This record gives sequence, C-alpha cells and structure tokens, in this order.
Amino acid sequence: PAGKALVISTWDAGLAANLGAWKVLSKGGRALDAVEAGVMVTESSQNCCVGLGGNPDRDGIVTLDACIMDDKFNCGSVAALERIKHPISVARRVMERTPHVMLVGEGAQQFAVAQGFPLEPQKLSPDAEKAYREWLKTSQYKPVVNIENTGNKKVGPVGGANNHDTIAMLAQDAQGNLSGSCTTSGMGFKMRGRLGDSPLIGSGLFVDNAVGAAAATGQGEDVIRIAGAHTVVELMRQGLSPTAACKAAVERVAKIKGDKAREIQVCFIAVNNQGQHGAFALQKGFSYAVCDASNQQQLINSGYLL
Ligand code: SD4
Repeated sequence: PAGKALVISTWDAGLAANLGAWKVLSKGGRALDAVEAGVMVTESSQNCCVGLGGNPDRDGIVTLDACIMDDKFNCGSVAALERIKHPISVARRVMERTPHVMLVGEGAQQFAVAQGFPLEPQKLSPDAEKAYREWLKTSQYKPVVNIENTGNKKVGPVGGANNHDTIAMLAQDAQGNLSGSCTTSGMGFKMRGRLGDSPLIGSGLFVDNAVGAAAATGQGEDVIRIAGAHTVVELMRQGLSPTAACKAAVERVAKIKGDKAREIQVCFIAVNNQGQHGAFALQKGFSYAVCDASNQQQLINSGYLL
C-alpha cells in the first residue's frame, strides 16, 4: 500500500523519526498522520534536544514551538508553549479544532490542557541542566553552526552531533498528497519570548500540494528574513528541482548576510509533487534522512554553499 510514499526529515534524529512516519505511510496512511507521528518520536526522545528535553531560554525555561500543514492549506501552530510534551499534536488540534492558525504562550497551554494534554513538570533534563549551568558562566548568546544546542555535544546514531533542537519533516503518501511538520525547543538560551522560524507557516514550513513542500532548520531569524520555506516552494513552482530551489534560497540568505554568512547555518529540505527530494545548506555539516519503500533508510549529506 505504500506505493511511492516517501518521508524526509532534518538531521540524524530524522532516521528514527522517519521510522515513526513510515509506520503510517507503509499502511497506506495519510501524509498528515505520518508527519505528526514521525516528529512525536523525536519529541519523546531522551537523547535529543527537541521537546521538553531541549535547552531552555536564558531565564532557564524550556519553551516549545511547532507547526503542521496538510495538502489542503490547512495549518496549525503553537509557539512559546511550556510544559507540554507533544507540541506538534497541539498544533494539529489548533488546525482541526479552532478557527485559528496560531496560539502562543499561556493561551496555547490553556488550549492544550483543555484538549486533555497533560501538564508536565517544569524541570530541565539532566543534559539541559548541565548545559544551562555552563551557559550561565558567560551568559552569551552565540549559537554555534550545526550545534545549536551549545554545550550539548552528544554523538548521534551515525557518529555526527545529535544535538539539534529542531526536527522538520515532509511526507508524501501513496495517494500523492503532501504534508509537513516542524517542532523545536528553539535556539538554546534565546531571549524569553523569542520565536524562530519553526512555528511560522511560510518560514519554517510550507506545503502546496500542487507544487511541493519545504522546511527549514538553522538560524531561524535568517530563515524568516526570506520567508524561507515558502520561497523554496515558489522556486519549485517556477520549475526548479527541490535541490536547486533549496540552493537558490540559501544563496539569498548568503547575499543578505554578506561577511556574516559564515557565522550562521541555514538549511532547507524539499520534496516536489513528483516525489523528488533534495536539500541545501549554507555550511557543511547538514544531513537529512530519507525513507521510502525502495530504499528503506538513508542519511544524505546535503550540498552546501560556503
Ligand atoms: C530556531 N530554526 O528556533 C530553529 C533552530 C534550529 O536546529 O533549527 N535548530 O531558530
């Protein structure tokens, strides 16, 4: 039943997340269900920095952002959500059970609780606690390229750093429909109230079923600046392949940043409605995981500009 189904997601943690999505896709399930189930694996993981185990903001509080988009331009998003384990599922409820697209902060938490999501204790994971104490020594906000979760240098399943605080996922189901999801604890030690690209439809994620889907990871501020994911989809609409579209978007960021481009990482993944996929990053070190019926699991090193 899987047919030409396909799922791709960011960084090493994408391998485990894709398996979660594949359980849905291999049974002929919807891409929307797949991208929710997939990133929930990462949100639950103790070895990863997405979700409640992630690094806190500079006041020591973990705040989560997530969004989801289906094949019919339905979308939902939560931002600055505290003490909820699965922000992606709350984002889906916002999409399906409210007249709105985005809920933030206290209101998002209130909605989650009303929807039956348990309120988890306000407590840092041991890794985050350690990283936060370390960070407090200097209290400088300086994201490190490819290691957004400063101080958390764990080795991932394939030997790379497994410490990214975001996962974005795109899937196409056997019916050919596309959906996407994105969930994050945001840049570690960010200012309280800071939002990145990840909960923003059009920046961290965009899906147009007639064209393709795209998602971003890296320095959120610089993804927002070019409305990243939407830009990638529009470039695919103009005929560019997923990889070429991701590259053109990265080039826009590089042009804007000039000399400062070397200080940041920006990465895009994309799938077109033909099931072709691709990625591109500003710097070396970005990889994305692919899972489909023919080639079960793969981690692909993305091309890069600098
Ligand atoms: C953010 N884009 O909050 C996210 C961070 C990220 O791997 O992608 N980290 O800006």
